[in-house]
Parts: sequence; structure tokens; C-alpha cells
Amino acid sequence: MNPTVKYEIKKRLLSAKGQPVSGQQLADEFGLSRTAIWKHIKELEEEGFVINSIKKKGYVLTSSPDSLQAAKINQYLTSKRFGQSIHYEETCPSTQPIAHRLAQSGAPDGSIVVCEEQTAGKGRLARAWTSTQGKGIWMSVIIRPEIPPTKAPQFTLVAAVAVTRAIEDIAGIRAEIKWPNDLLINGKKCTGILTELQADMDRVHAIILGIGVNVNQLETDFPEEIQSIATSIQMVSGQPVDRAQLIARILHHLEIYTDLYITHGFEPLKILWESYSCTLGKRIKASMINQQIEGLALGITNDGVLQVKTDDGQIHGIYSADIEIQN
Ligand code: BT5
Repeated sequence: MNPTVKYEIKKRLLSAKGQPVSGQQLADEFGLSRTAIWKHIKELEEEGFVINSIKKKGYVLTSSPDSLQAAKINQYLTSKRFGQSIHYEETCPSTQPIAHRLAQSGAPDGSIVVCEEQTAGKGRLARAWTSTQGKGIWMSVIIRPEIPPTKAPQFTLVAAVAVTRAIEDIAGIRAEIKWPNDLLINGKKCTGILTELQADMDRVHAIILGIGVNVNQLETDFPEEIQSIATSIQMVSGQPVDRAQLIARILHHLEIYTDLYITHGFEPLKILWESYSCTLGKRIKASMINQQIEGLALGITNDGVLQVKTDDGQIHGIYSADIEIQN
């Protein structure tokens, strides 16, 4: 079978959104016999697509496997730049280095790398990120804003708002943002964001935004050591979520918020971020590489820096830390 033809047939069936696609038309288009088209359809069925054959009308796709292949994501895309270029891997160590390589070779703004499974997913400070096969969103987005490197951490906050909005739209669940890069549902982590950079001293060339969302895991899908701190959307809603649809929605919001950031700066996003934050107004312990600060989380500055007031009345600006919320 010709994989390109199979991919094109799949794309046609997906974009028909439940309407019949004529076998004769496909045969004419690809210069194949109707039997050859039928053989491709059978192969798609073996991959888990459910396709009805309706006499005199054609093939109707009634259900597709929960895969993140480009054609599946494409059918839901509403963004104009983000997700227009999709690099898909069945399995890979991490989507981040792949996105770095693509960015270096000129991949356009909004290109994404997605996979079903990461075997060496990474968090901040070289920590591990568990990325179970077929259960979550493991994605890197390449963004090319014209900003100095000092502003890049703001994109962690922009991404946090975009993912929160997308989860709300698709699953009806309101996650909370824990500064700087976690989304929590009922106090447990369902999303982590890792912002990496390609830049020189004055200018960002590319932000590689790593987004990990636990979507359809059950508790036992997580390794024991994180079962008490991790959750998934399905564990909260009781319903599986179509990961491709959620990706498209994340990209929809990420594009809108990136454009808002470019035209109006961080301030409007800061207001949105604050409305989803579970950190502000709380007593927190912030652990940095070489110190700890305890105090009241007052707010974030226009640069995304967390302001913490310690008991001696001093206000400290924190750029990056692990936060423990104490009340
Ligand atoms: C993060 O780091 O939260 C950033 C995670 C970014 C993951 C994405 S997936 C796509 C892209 N490719 C990658 O390789 N990475 C990015 P951090 O704040 O350092 O949190 C890491 C900690 O979260 C770990 O030490 C565990 O305690 C916990 N953890 C690991 N896997 C988890 C999971 N699946 N769900 C919830 N918590 C997890």
C-alpha cells in the first residue's frame, strides 16, 4: 500500500466530518482502481478507524483511534499559524530536543512537535517528567516573538493561561495555576510547562515551550512515587478526552495570547493569569537553588516576577522556584 495515498484518504475522511466521501472520486483523484481504494480503507480499519461503506454514496468515517497524528489534529485546528506545521513521533526520548533542532533549521513560528510517548521526558532542573504512552499531551511549541531574552519567562505564564482556558473549554474543569509552571486540579498537578530558549544577548530566536498535560491516565498509570501529587483530566471528570481536540484548543488560545502579548504587552495577560492563580494571597515557601524564602505571595510584576513579602516586611522578587503553598 502507498502510505502517502493512505494518509491523503485519511485526511479526506477526517475533514469530511461525518459526510460520505465517494470511492469513485478517490479512485479518480489518485489514479487508482476502486479496489485499491477499498484496500486502503481496510488498512485504516485495521488501525482502529471505523468506516461505514454506504451504497452509492461512499465511505463515512464514524470514529477514529485516539491518535495525535497530524491529520487528526488538523481536523480540529482553528489557529492560523500555530499547529500549521506538525512533527509527529510515535515515541521519542523528549519532544524538546527535536523542537530545538527544527527551530535551528528554520521551522516557522507556531510549529509543533507531538508524540504518543516520551521515554526521557524532562521537567525543570533536569527532573524527570512521566509521559505515559497514549495518555497525555507531550508537545513542544516553537514560538518566535521579537523580544529580549529577559522577557522569555513570561511565556511560561502565557502558556499556563492558554492551557487552563483550553481544559476549561474541552473538559469543563477549571484548573488553577501554581506559579510559575504548574496547573493543578484539586491541588494535584495535571500540567507542567518547561520554557527553553534559543537566543543571543539581545534577542530571542525561538522559545521552545514544552507542555505536558495528563489527560486520560488513571491513578495506576502514574509511577507510585507521584501518585499522591499527580492527577489527570479523566481522573477528575470521569470522561476520556480527545487529546487531538485539546491540543487544537491549546494552540487556539496560545496563538491568541501570543498575539495579544505582541500587540499589548504582558499586562492584559497578567490580569488573566491572576484570575486563575492559586498562589497569590497565600503564605508560601519558595525554594530556589541556593536559598529558601517564606512569606506572603503578593502578586506578579509586569515581567512575571513573583513578589513575596517576608515577615520582616521586605519584598523579594522571585524569578524561578519551587513553591509550596502553606495555607
Ligand atoms: C515541569 O517540570 O513541570 C515541566 C514539565 C514539562 C513536560 C513537557 S512534555 C513535552 C516537553 N518535553 C519534555 O521532555 N518536557 C516537556 P517541574 O516543575 O520540574 O516538575 C517536575 C516534577 O513533577 C517531577 O520531579 C515530579 O515530581 C512531577 N512529575 C513528573 N511527571 C509528572 C506527571 N506526568 N504529572 C504530574 N507530575 C509529574
